[in-house]
Amino acid sequence: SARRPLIAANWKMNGLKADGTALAGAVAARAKAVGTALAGDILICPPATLIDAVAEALADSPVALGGQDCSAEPSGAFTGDIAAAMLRDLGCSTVIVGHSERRAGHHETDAAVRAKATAALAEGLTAIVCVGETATERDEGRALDVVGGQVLGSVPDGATAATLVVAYEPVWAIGTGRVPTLDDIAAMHRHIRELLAGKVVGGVDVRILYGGSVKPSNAREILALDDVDGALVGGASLKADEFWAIVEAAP
Ligand code: G2H
Repeated sequence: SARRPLIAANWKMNGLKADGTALAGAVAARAKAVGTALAGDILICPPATLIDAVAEALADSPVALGGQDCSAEPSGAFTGDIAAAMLRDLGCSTVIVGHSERRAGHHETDAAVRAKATAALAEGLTAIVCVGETATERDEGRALDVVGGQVLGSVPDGATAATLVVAYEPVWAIGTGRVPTLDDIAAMHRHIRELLAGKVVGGVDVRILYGGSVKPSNAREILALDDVDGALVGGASLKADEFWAIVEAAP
């Protein structure tokens, strides 16, 4: 397919200025050394406090910059929130929305996630919309239905293959070292692709990332699956060597 792999780092709430710039600088240096021979796109999503410093560390490198969340509102009295335009202003091309840690910890519903993704698209940002089932939902045999519902509820109607990425992250696999079987990942990604094909212009070309305990040791087999177009990497993105090994595992 025409889908170019995307390896995205989600640093979550980790890093002060010195660590963040060093880590971003190390990734940028490796990416620059490989240059146009890179097999895919690379993205770093630092905490909001580090976006400006990381932008500087990534300057003149092919590594893109993203936020971890944005407001659905364009501006105004929303203390602590960050507008999509503010991310854009700092050089972000992309923003993650609806990560399970925000769905669970900040009570974000599908409608709220869709509103954030819509705001991101309106500012010209690419939205990485996250979906994923809990352990209970999988045990009850409802994983495909739950995730399908999240996709249909969270993806804005106006999204296209150029402006949307979907990340499948089973909640029980996040930061736990547990990952689904390759068959289960393949089946879920196929299901998501079928739904996107019916919902979004160019939907079959939307990149679908896998996330949840991706490491150098499991990245190659996961990234080799047909409908897996990249990875959203948390813990293993905090070490330049591990993150780079995952970048190199992309087909
Ligand atoms: C899933 C992932 C990155 P980790 O949340 O979004 O984190 O790789 O630590 O499981």
